[in-house]
Formats: sequence, C-alpha cells, structure tokens
Amino acid sequence: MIGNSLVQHMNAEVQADFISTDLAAIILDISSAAIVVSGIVNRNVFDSLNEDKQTINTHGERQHRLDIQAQDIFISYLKKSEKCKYLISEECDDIINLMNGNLQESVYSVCLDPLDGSSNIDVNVSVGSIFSIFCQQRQLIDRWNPISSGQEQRVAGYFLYGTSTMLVLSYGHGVHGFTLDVNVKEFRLTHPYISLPKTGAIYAINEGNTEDFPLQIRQYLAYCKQFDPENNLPYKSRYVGSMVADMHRTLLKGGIFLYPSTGMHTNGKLRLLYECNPMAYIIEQAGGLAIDGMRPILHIPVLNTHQTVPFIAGSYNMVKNVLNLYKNESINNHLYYSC
Ligand code: AHM
Ligand code: MG
Repeated sequence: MIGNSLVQHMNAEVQADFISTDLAAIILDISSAAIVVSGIVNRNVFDSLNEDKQTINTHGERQHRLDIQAQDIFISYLKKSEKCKYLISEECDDIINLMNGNLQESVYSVCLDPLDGSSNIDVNVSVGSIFSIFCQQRQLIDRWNPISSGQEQRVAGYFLYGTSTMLVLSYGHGVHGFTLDVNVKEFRLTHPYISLPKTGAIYAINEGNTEDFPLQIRQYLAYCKQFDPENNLPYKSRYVGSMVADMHRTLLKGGIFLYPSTGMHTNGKLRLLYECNPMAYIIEQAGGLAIDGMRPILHIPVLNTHQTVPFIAGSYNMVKNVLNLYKNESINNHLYYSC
C-alpha cells in the first residue's frame, strides 16, 4: 500500500515529537532539490551532447558536469530557506557558508555528496546523492573539524536515481523509504521501517584490487567463494560501482559491501563525512553493522572534512564475520558486538 507523502509523513513525525520542525523543514528542502537533480540526471543524454570541458575536484578526480550542477541545486535550495549554516560537499575544498551574510543563526549544517557514482552517468547506470544533517552548538572555529564523529548526525539519507527515484531516510526512528511519483513530483512512503536482513548471500567489492587488499579481506573473499550450500555459500558477487546503488541493494536484500584500503587508496577511497557516516547511520538504524575493520564507522574521530576511511557495511552477521577476522577470532563467532 502506498503511504503518506513525504510532507504528510514529516508533519506526523513532528507531531509525534520524533523530529524537530527545523530538521523536518531541512529534509523537505533537500528533497525538493533532489527532485530537480533527478530531472537533470534523466536529461543527461540530451545535455551531454553539448559537453565541452572537464574539471577536476578537490580529490584530483574528474568532475562530471552534473557533479557541479547537482551541488549548485542543493546549495540554492539550502540558501533560500536559510535554515542551515554550513555545507560540506565532496565537490568543494572549503566549507560553504549558506547564510547569505544573514546574521540570523542556525545550529544545523549539512554534509553532502551531490552526485555519488557520477562516473556511471554516461553509461546510464544508477547514481545517487548522500547527505547528513548535524547540529552544531559551538562556533565553527576549527574549520577542519566540524563534528567529532558520526554519532553527532541527527539525520542521514540518500537519494537513488535509478529505475525510479527514491529517498531513504533516518532520523533515529528506523529507516524509511520514499519513492518519487514523477506525475505529481512528490515523494510517497513506500518502504516504512526498512529492516536489514541479519544475513544475506551477496557480496559487493571491486575485486580488481584483490592483490592490494589487507589479509583479512582476502581471507573473507576466499570464504565468500567456498562451496557450502547449507550456509548459502558461495555468495553471489554484485558490484555496481555507485555506492548508493550497492548500499541500497544491500539494505533491501541483505549482504555486505566492502571498500577496504588498496594500493591506490591506502586509507580507503570513500569519504567519512558525506559517504560513510550517513550510510553507517542508516545501516545501524536498520539493524546492520558498519566498520572500518576494527572500529564502528560512527565512532571514528573526524580529522578533516575530506578524510577517507575503509568501509565495510551490511548485514550484521556478515560484517561481524569480517570483524572476527580482524580480531583474529574464528570467522563464525557470533558473540554480540556492541557499537
Ligand atoms: P564519487 O563520489 O566520486 O562518485 O566516488 C565514489 C564512488 C562510489 O560511489 C563507489 O562505491 C566507488 O566510488 C567506486 O570506486 P571504484 O571505481 O574504485 O570501485
Ligand atoms: Mg561519492
């Protein structure tokens, strides 16, 4: 059954005291921006015919034209409503001030990957946007240390621009999925209280890097490929190369997603503030685990805005197996792991 619109849902959650009016309003602003981004992603094949220049982002990666356009759309919606102070974006070296010089103070800031997986756009494969909202009582004195860890996130979500556009959202009361009804340009609740299966049978990793993975990851991959039908082994291998798409499948079907350290990315490739922390928050809210090997992602100290970490997330029992290997324990030891 199709449920409430996102607006109705947020109003009801405010009434129930599950979320503040300001946070609900910021979620609605970000969602309005994402509807516009969804439109430009859909039009890409037409607009790319006029493509002329390539730019490089703060990580030395090639930017797609839509990376910048998507960022600008989110900025303009967040600036218009003047509810957030700062934006930390994958596509911008510096923290962006959203207050238009207005002296009115806000305690909220946003972390954003405006268009995740953008190398997939030109081959018509799903991409997404990832965000989190945090509350910042103190002044942003140390510009490289906006929050101390992902535990300070109040809201985390992602948009998946796939066969349909979806918003998956958590504000500490479970994980809810909304699908965009393109006819009325409105998100509707389609996946209330998403619960991540405790175990699954799919692993997702860029296996081309196997030779450079840490020993524990290579051991785990060998385990995934064993023939043991009673334990659903061997697992299926699936890897889109868009984190949002890979995590969305993992969330709905169960499984594990891994982006460990590699020779090229010695501390992982995925960014803590606007990729790993929001996904870890959602995964934990849905009953799964997210670690960097030994530590919960949400406990990792934030050292700078574009810091990367190894990222292993998904079904509780599967991630626990990887943790056991890091702790030098038997892979199937399922003693409860407390985050
Ligand atoms: P991006 O934010 O610049 O698009 O990079 C992040 C993407 C993730 O979506 C995906 O999981 C990963 O990079 C894929 O990397 P690789 O091509 O090394 O497997
Ligand atoms: Mg990204």
